[in-house]
Amino acid sequence: MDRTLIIVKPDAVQRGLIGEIIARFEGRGLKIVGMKLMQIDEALARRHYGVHEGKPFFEGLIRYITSAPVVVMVLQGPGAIEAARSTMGATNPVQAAPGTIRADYGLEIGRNLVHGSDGPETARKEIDLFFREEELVDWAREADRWILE
Ligand code: D4T
Repeated sequence: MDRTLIIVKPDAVQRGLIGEIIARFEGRGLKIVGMKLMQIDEALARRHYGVHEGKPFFEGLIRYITSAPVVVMVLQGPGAIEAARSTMGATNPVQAAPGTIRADYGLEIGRNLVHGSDGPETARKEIDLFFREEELVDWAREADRWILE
C-alpha cells in the first residue's frame, strides 16, 4: 500500500487549522499510520528541502518551516501520494483549484500550509527522515471495507 509524508506547516498550526487539514485527508479515506507534533530544527529542514538549496527562496523556506511547530503524518492508501497532492492543491495557493486546502486557506506560495511527498522515492526518504520504524502503526481500520473495494 502506498504511503506519503504530510507536514501541516507552521502557518497552519499557528492559525488553528490542524484539525481542518487532517479532516480533509481523513475524510478522503487516507489512513493515518504515523503522526506527531514537533519543531523542525535547521539541520532537518536543510535535509528535507535539500533539492532546493541555492534557489532564491531557500533561506526563507528554512526560516519558515523552522519558525513554529508542525504536525507530521504518514498517510497510507491506494495512490496515497497523488491523492494527498490533489487534496492539497497546486504549490501556489492562488493557482490551486477551489476546494483544495491551499486554495481554501492560502494566498502565497511561501505560506502554503501543507507539504506532501511528490513521488514514491521521495516519500520513502521523507518518511525515514521524520519517523522511526517503531513510530509507524500498522493497524486494521474497520471502515476499510467501505472505503476500499
Ligand atoms: P512542498 O514541498 O512544501 O510540499 O511544496 P511542493 O512540493 O508543492 O512545491 P516545491 O517542492 O516546488 O516547493 C517547496 C516549497 O518551497 C516553497 N516555494 C517554492 C517558495 O517559497 N517559492 C517558490 O518560488 C517555490 C517554487 C513552497 C514550497
